[in-house]
Amino acid sequence: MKKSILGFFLIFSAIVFSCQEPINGLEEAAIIPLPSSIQAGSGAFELSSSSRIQLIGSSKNLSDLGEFLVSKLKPATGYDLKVGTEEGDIQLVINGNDDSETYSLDVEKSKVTISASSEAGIFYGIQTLVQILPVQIESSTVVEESWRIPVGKIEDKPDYSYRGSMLDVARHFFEVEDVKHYIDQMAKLKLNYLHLHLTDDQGWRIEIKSWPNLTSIGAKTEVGGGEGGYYTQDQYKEIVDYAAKNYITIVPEIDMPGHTNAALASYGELNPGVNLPDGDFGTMKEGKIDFDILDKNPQPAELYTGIEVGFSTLATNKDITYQFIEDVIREISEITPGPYFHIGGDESHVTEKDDYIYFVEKVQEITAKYGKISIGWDEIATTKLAKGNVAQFWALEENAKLAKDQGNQILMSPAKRAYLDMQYDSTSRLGLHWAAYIELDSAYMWDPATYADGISKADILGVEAPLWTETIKSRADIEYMVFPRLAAIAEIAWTPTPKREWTDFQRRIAVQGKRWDMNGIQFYKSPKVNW
Ligand code: TNX
Repeated sequence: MKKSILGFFLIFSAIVFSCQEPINGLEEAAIIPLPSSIQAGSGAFELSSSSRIQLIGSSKNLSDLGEFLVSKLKPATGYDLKVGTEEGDIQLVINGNDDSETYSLDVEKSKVTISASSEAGIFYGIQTLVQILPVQIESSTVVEESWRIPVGKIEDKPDYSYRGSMLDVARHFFEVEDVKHYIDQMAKLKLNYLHLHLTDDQGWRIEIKSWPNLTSIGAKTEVGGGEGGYYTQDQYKEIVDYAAKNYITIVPEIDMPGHTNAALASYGELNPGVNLPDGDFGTMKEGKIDFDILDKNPQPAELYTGIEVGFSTLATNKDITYQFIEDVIREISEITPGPYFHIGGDESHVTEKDDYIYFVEKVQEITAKYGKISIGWDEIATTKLAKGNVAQFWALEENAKLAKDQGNQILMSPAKRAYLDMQYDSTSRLGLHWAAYIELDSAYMWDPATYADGISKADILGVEAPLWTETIKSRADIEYMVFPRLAAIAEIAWTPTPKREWTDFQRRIAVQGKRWDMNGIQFYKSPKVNW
């Protein structure tokens, strides 16, 4: 009985899999993001158990890249391909030594060649190669299939150098394994920056050795009152290293001076002094209000598990605040190899304007002291931005304009298009909708270079899609909100706008959906696509 059920399933899955026709020519390949140029030839290369991966040129991690390709091909094909410098029919060629992300992928009947002048380029070439194999290549068990790759040539490079996503691990905490899984999915879309929103009112999620209460108190809860959590510095390093192996750079964010209730609950001294109601003169000393006493000993705030924003602020006028910030920035910078440190700066509604300006300018000096470029939400453009620092546009075009007028670049994350926490429509089971409902077509059909008045391509560092997690609690919730929209944003960041077409994207994303299905990714089956 058991055997016949197994037999039925084997036959059933063979039928299901065989329904997926292999593509005929390279022009039919469903590559996301779409490459700059695809020239189709005729015929195909056939991957076999005797294929070999040949490494050409020298670069520290070239053999790891070869092994990475093996690991992508092995589960579905069962082939344990050899990697080395001996002659092979799959060639990985490093032909330079720079940080260009350009690659070319040349498929002939007898061999496949990926060449690039950087390891990142080779990595992207490998991602493309996997996407032009039949979708069954995503299977985690061996599938009988002819592993044909249509002949032709792809030449490819990204339109923007910063292609990112943000994960809010503060509103709800996500384990290291969930972050790694997110990184895996980002890498397939050739995204190269993961911004971690590590602190907010509801939780502080990164160990700071010199300020231990941040985690012993500040990490204890999350939205809704769950148990929260945090990354030890070792775990953070593990994420940084894992990301680096996927050619992704981590951008840590410590949001300040607002969105700081978790820090304010951990250390009373970071809170502003008590605001006395009118007519209450508080503690008097020699006939004057004793501001020293009021300022030095405020009580710690209560932990917060709601989803309001804009009610908290660090004291901006105390030395202890800047000592705290310097310790935090130093400890995190030491374990962050990437160039950026995100200083937040959004929605500081209870910080006086002058105090906000003083604060943000001072914090930029501290990040610079530790060798980092500051990124901040667009409000930071109301202060004097240091040269090279970046404003992340999310809400106010006039702030983006202020950044540009100061000669600073802008990272594009318009909430109405790029926010992955926005509901798809009014029936979405998760998400918010204060900015917009964002269906897949709306996430896809915009151009960063024309979106905001007065901001053009040269002013833009890149594009980032943030996932805020007030309503997102699990990996399945993440997947539902992020996919397919992250693929749309990845294509906006990679593929020049004139080459992008919604109808062609609809065709390609349907194939990508089959791959996600095989990977067990529980994506949103948008009605805009014939899945
Ligand atoms: C606004 S976007 C915020 C976040 C919220 C988000 C929810 C930004 C810089 N601030 O604190 O999580 O809206 O969509």
